[in-house]
Amino acid sequence: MTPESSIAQLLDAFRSNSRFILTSHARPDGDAVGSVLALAEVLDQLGCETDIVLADPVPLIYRNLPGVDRIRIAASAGEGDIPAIILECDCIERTGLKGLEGRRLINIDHHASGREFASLNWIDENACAVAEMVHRIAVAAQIKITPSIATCLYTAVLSDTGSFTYSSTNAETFALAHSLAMNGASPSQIAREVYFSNPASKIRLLGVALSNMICDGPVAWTWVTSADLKQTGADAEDCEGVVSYLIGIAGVESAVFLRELDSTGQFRLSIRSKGKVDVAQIAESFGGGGHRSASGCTLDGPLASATERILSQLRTGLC
Ligand SMILES: [Mn+2]
Repeated sequence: MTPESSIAQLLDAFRSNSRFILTSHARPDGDAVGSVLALAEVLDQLGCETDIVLADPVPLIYRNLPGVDRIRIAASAGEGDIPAIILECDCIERTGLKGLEGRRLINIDHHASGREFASLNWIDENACAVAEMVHRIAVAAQIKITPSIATCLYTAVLSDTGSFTYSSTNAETFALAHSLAMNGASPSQIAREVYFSNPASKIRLLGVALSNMICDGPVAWTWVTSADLKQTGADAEDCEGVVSYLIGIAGVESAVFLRELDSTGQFRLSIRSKGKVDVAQIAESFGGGGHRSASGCTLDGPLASATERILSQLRTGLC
């Protein structure tokens, strides 16, 4: 299906329903939060009532986004059969929400691991962020791109492209950024919120992670334990971005950060690649997902065996 016909089908659905549940993945990132907020405002303008539900809280750095108070944090989408729009997920389980089964589902995603699990699916692997797809919907619907929509979408694009550095960044990304800035997104203000508003606990945790780091030829890895988190006063959210420092090392082709999950004995992995290794495929083989150059999955402990399993995959990928 062409993007144009996908968008036309989406707009049909938006115009023929007056209420929607809108959600994205558990542990939401900038694209998840920015895109749900922007799409909710698009739906407002189309005359729809939208209930935004996320399974996990909005990270601190996105808490000043316009409209953020509309987001309800809940374990369930609730009762009833209102259709649900799911952003950035390859299956309904990824939302972390109960109560989505049996509803009419609309799936908008840009992951390599994207799957057509809904009755209406638009998956565009070439989009730099789901925010780019939301923008295309807004333009096609001829709605007004308000400063708040522009701010949410710009934040999503900025974070999902790694500050305009990932391979998904191209001329269209900058055309989009230009258009959003023209419509009221402030690049400096958004950068201040996203990059210069970290809690001290995050930087302390980063110190621990960097001192644990092992760099062996083209592969770098590090970890933090639950005890490290406790000691630094950090939480799961503070672990975001640690892996970027590892993939930032010259000569490193792939990197992984392992975070011990409380009580389960499992580890959450963030995996990055400069392009030679397809880390989406590796994450998928472990039940996770993501993009060719940025992905994640969960592995059973102990640490030594989780590390061995992921490293052997990364090394095989480099052969
Ligand atoms: Mn995304």
